[in-house]
Amino acid sequence: MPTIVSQGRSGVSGIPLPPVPNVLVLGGTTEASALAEALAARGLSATLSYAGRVERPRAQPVPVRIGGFGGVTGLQRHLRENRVTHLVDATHPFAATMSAHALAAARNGGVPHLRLTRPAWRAQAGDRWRHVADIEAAVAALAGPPRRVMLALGRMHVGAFAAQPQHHYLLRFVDRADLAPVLPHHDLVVDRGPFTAAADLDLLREHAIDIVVCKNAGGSGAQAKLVAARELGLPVLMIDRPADPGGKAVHRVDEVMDWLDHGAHRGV
Ligand code: 3Y8
Ligand code: NAP
Repeated sequence: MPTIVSQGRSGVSGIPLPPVPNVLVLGGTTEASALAEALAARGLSATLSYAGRVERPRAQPVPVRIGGFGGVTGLQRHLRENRVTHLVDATHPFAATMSAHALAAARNGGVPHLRLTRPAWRAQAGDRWRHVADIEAAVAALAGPPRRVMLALGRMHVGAFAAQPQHHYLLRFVDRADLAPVLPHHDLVVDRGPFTAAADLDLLREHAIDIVVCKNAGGSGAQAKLVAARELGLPVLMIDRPADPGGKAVHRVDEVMDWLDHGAHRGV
């Protein structure tokens, strides 16, 4: 009976087995939460990461960490010190800095990286979209006589619209604002998505909105206002996404699970 001298992680053939997954998910989206559910259901070791932008981020079925990593080097250190085997960037398409850092840190640290993102929304029959490149272009596009504008951009970019103070703005924040927004005429709704078309239809009607401004977030969680705008025949200022951050990307949770099972360590 041969004496077993090593219990290393290798198969009978001596080819090293892939490490037991320990997944870091960069979250903050509906898709990230769905992935967390799938990872928990599979019993895989995983952590979901939030930046700490809101007071009470959604509870998750896996351990959560909150706060920045400290740039690319900070994330690289986190990957190493926590023995992360797979990095899944499931952040919002406008979280461009986080996505760039994730790709760089994964490549520098030799950690398999995958983006879980949603396809951009595309205008359908009945949509009255005007595409603008960024927040600044959306502000410029609002030049003109007073209107009733739904600014469905959250809290971080409201200040830019002070350049167009003539409008009445409907704002929607996740948390109550600690300071009154800088816009002289506004209503503030505190609500977190995912939103429904029926509720957003009521909201647009109740506030007599005549134009909607939003980011091309994609996905289902923020789409309700577009369905409502289409039904009411309202124009939409659609802010296009930042440049694609690169790296392999998929659109579905089952593609991520397949990558974890088969693809990650073949460099695919
Ligand atoms: C902290 C974590 C889940 C994820 C839910 C999705 C859907 C609902 C729709 C509108 C648009 C907006 C905003 C929005 C949506 C989902 C998703 C999504 C848009 C939470 C969350 C965090 C954030 C951060 C927050 C931003 C803000 C943006 C509101 C959790 C609820 C406008 C984006 O107050 C602030 O500083 C808020 C900041 C970044 C953009 C901004 O500029 O203000 N999201 N949103 C994440 C972190 O700390 O890492 O609590 O669940 C997540 C969600 N928000 O699991 O169910 O998948 O996109 N989020 C946009 O699309 O334009 C609202 O009102 O119609
Ligand atoms: P960002 O501008 O791309 O990132 C700025 C910095 O925030 C990053 O460099 C990182 O700090 C930290 N950060 C961002 N996402 C993080 C995460 N998931 N975990 C840990 N740190 C994170 O990001 P953002 O646009 O502000 O988005 C922040 C969060 O809100 C993300 O979770 C995103 O998915 C979510 N979100 C954003 C939007 C949006 O419209 N931007 C919409 C919905 C949800 P360090 O450099 O210190 O590591």
